[in-house]
Amino acid sequence: MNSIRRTWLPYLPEDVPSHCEHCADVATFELSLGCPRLGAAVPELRIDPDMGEGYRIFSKDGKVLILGGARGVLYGAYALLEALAAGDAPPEGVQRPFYGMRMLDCWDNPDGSVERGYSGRSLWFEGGGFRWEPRRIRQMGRMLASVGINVLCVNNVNVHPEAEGLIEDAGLPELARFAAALRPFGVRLMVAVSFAQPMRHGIPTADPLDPAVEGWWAGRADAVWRAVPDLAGFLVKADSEHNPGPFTYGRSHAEGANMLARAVAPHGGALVWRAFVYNCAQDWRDAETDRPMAAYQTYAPLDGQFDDNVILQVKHGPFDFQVREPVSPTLLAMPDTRLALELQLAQEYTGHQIDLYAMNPMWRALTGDLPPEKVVAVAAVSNLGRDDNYTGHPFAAVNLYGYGRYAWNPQVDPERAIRRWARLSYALPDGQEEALVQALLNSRAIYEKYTAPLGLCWMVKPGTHYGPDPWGYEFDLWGTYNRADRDAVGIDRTAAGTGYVLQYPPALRKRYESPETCPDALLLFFHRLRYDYVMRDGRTLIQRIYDDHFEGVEAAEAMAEALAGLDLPEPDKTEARERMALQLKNAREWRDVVNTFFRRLSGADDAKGRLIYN
Ligand code: GCV
Repeated sequence: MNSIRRTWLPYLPEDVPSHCEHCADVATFELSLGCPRLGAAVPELRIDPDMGEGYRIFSKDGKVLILGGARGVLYGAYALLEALAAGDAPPEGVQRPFYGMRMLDCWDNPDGSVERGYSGRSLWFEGGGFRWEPRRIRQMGRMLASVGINVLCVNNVNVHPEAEGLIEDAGLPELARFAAALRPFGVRLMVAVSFAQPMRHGIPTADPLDPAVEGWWAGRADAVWRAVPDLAGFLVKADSEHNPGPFTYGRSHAEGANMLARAVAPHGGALVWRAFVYNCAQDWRDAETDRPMAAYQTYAPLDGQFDDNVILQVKHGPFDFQVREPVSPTLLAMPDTRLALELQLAQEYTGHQIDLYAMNPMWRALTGDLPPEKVVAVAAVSNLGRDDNYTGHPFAAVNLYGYGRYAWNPQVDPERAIRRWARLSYALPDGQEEALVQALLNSRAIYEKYTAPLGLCWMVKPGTHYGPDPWGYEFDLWGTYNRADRDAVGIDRTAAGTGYVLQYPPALRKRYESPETCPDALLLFFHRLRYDYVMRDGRTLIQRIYDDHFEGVEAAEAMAEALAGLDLPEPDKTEARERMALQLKNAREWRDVVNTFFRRLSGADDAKGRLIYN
């Protein structure tokens, strides 16, 4: 049997045996083998159910103890092992997660494909249903538990017909088996459901106010929770990108969500409702409609109308996981609604797990504008797949690790998470570890520079979302335009423009309203500016666009050189080198396409005389 990769847990044994049926079993097993390997005595576990997911590690009479709730002792065990492996002191005091629900949303389909997946096929689906290798799923469970992720949504929010079977009678035994495999790791399952599913069962409508529809869902929820009593809930993408929803029946999203919420409530289930609603059939000629405004327009008026077990899951920015977006105003406008912040680990717009892109610095910057107490849960679109190393690029695992750390504590220092991951994953000499850490820390800024700096979104190739195509979306549906012409680029989203900026509370509105106070990184998100606009640092806008693209490629080249010198174990060394070569190719393509695009439009030469193709 092949050995399995252990990502940032190489100091643990190959596999958690299947006889570990509870979190405390897993904790005992991991500690009993992990501690001696790391030269430490095995601590004693004490369960205090009142501590829930919290834990405390302390010494008494010369012995180390881990005190915690059922899941807490597992998290405490991993925290202790991690500290030992990193050569640090274990965390002090009682540790508790900030967000109660720390979800991983998997866009896996029963046919084994993964929407926007860049790490191979699904780890648990193939051929129309569940098919999985227990050792790999246990290893995944261990990875998730080691960073405190406690919910996994098994299927794509675009619910394929086969996936509707997951909650039907024939599908429930398999769902239950998979839930049992992850339960010892404190991970509960969630299922994405289609709003129109009753229509598969002879009900002529999916109108949420129709008693037959409500009755069908209530009965289904009873059956589902009988099979999987600790299911975390249902996740719904409604009225979004051709998925069915309440709008068809003239009902609001509160009416739609609450009907489902009532079905799952008796079982303690959550109803997670995505706020990714916009007009995906927008005509590009329509300059009145501004896509980033859509979620707020739909949901802010519904604040206070959702049932207590509804969680409205909002993407972190108003568009769709672009390299740079302001915080979504919807997250700031709904004080009486339980919200989840949605992030994306899968690098859909950020390099497909080919280009290096460590996300912790981005999330931390986001938290600055987002009072985290308004949000009760956090979700991230998974970057996991069946590739040996789980994440395609061996370094992309930093994002799963970092996400767990962020979900546990959104104030976590991004640098600390990145350093920890590098230290745990590779035993590199000091200078080399530092080179890896610096590459990861700078990776987002580098990617942003050679792709779409200054808040200039959607310059990617339509469909795949990898590589440059500045006008790829320009004369299309989807509501994603840069409106570049010979004089200017960007969309005026100020009060005098589309009015998007008015969706923000006063302080942010003030910051974004004027190009003088708007951060450079978001300048073209909020403003339409002439190419000769003079920026704070004295450069013209067009010169800044050229400079960023040239500098981004130079920085990527320097990063590739630094990383080439690392004594990484195989196959990581080869995999990282191959991806870096692809990244450089991509970076040069972006530089040349974007610079030529703007030069052709503006006629402006590069002040430094560098090569821009005609
Ligand atoms: C799951 C974007 C992606 C889609 C994704 C969608 C969503 O549009 O390109 O693949 O669908 O977001 O988040 O629902």
